[in-house]
Amino acid sequence: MQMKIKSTSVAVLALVSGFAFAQEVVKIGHVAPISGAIAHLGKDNENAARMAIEELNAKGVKIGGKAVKFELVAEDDAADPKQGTAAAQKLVDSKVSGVIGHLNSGTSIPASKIYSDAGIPQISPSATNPKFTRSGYKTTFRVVADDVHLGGTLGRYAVNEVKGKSIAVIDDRTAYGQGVAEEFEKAVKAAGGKLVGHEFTTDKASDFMSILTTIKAKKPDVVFFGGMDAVAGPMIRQMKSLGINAKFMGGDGICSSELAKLAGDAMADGQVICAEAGGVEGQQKKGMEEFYARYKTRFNVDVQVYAPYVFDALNVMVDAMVRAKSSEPAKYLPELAKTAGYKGVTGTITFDAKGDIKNGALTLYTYKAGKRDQIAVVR
Ligand code: ABU
Repeated sequence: MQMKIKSTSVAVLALVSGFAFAQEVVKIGHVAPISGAIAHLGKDNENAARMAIEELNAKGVKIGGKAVKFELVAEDDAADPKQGTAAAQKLVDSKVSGVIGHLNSGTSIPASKIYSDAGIPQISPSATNPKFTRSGYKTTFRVVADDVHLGGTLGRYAVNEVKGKSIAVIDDRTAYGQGVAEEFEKAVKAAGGKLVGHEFTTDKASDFMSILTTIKAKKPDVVFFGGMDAVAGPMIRQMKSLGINAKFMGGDGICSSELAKLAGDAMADGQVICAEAGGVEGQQKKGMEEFYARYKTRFNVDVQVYAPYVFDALNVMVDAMVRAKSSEPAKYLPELAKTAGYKGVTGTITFDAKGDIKNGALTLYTYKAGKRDQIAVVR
């Protein structure tokens, strides 16, 4: 039997009851850092994409009346903007129907132009820099709150709830780290808080003694870090060795299961406060808890932070294909943009005109005995 092969899908022969028939294969791209300092976060994301695809294939999905098989095309961008654009071009060339990723704002933003030029929908499960959805590209979406929301909420929390009297800031100069730190500072000032210093590092640094010594002299009671857990962990250790007992705050980039390990025994209970860029309450908690359990059963490791958002992003994309009766990007993109009230494991997903999630939540956490401990879900 011959089947017309569309540009974004291929047909494979499947055998049912002895009869061979052509089954459409829909390729979905995924990009995250699978190498480098935050490979543990990238693997968490890729695992979730794989799990979503396995579950969809096991359930059996029909698009336009035809059974399809989804295939994951996974790329590593090492959290590097240049590798990110190379990975994006590779996915475009391999004719994926859509892309879930990238993990970092610094890779997602430059890659978004490549996907836009190719007309391929991209949903980031974790890039929080506001610029990601502000380029005017119709193909760009995200399922998490942005850094205006994250940094703003954490800044107000530092002043109003933590009662920080002198607040120091460090950022890693990445699109994410710099952006979230700026929003944090704006909110601290607006809430009447006092900023006592702002130091800089990089996403590859491991020695912070010099900047921490400068910060120590200012006697802060809160240190905010704009960056990722791989840098935050050693920073917390070095704060302890210098006798800095301040609260340590950060955004979703530090809010992982791994942070406690990365900080060793230096993290005191309740010392770290961070925010995941999403969250569920009430009845919706069950779906998230079930996801965490299924993930643990499948991969024998705990979710780091973004896995449920990857899972939802991929399912939202497939849901739009089903509604559009097509996996062709040009046909399902308008349906994706119309996504409204989708019930995912991370809550209800509705996109606004920019491709951002409407009414996104945040979950504030601290760590107790090395485990994340939820403080509150806020909007
Ligand atoms: N949102 C924090 C980690 C990813 C990023 O935005 O770079």
